[in-house]
Amino acid sequence: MAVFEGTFAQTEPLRFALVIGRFNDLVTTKLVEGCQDCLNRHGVDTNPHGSQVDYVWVPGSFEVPLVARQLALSGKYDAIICLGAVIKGQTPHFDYVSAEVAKGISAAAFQTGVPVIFGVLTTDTMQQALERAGIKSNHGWDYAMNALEMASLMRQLRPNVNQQYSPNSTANRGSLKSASLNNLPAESEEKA
Ligand code: INI
Repeated sequence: MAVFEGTFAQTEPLRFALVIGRFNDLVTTKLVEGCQDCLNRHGVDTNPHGSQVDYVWVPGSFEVPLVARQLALSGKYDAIICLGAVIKGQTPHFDYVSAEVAKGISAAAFQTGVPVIFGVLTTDTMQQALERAGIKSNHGWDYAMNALEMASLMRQLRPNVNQQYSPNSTANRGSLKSASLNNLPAESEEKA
């Protein structure tokens, strides 16, 4: 038998996408910076023109899960990091928006088999959100750590999937056209 756990080394082959809500971008841009700081210090090239991290901006947190799922289906990424800020004081829809985003992000991961990190702050006030996005600590750093760990762990658990999806392959890069649930390998294929 064996013990499996993600590591934070050997990050060169890993590919990530950040999906970021523009709503409350005072907060979400800080979360992006926290993510970049963490990824950089673990050897990941976070340059948007580089080969390891893509950035996708959406109007608000509600749109994040749909795009995260689409990116996960592309097979290009080892993990998707979802960033947003839903602030209670700003909307009577707080409960609906935050619940749907949480459910959607979870579904995106389950449906695709790709780690999709829940990095959406849900707070009562803007002050609380800012405190979690750099004033006291930056949760963007934590979300990136979760992504690194899960990306590494999933590569260990399902090496054949990564070979089939070829996130490193130039054939897949720059194209989402193969995105379809039908392209997901069957369980039996994964183990073959
Ligand atoms: N989107 C957020 O990311 N945070 C919020 O606090 C928020 N508020 O307050 O309404 C918000 N609304 C926009 C929503 O995410 C969608 O973009 C919009 O409803 C269009 O679908």
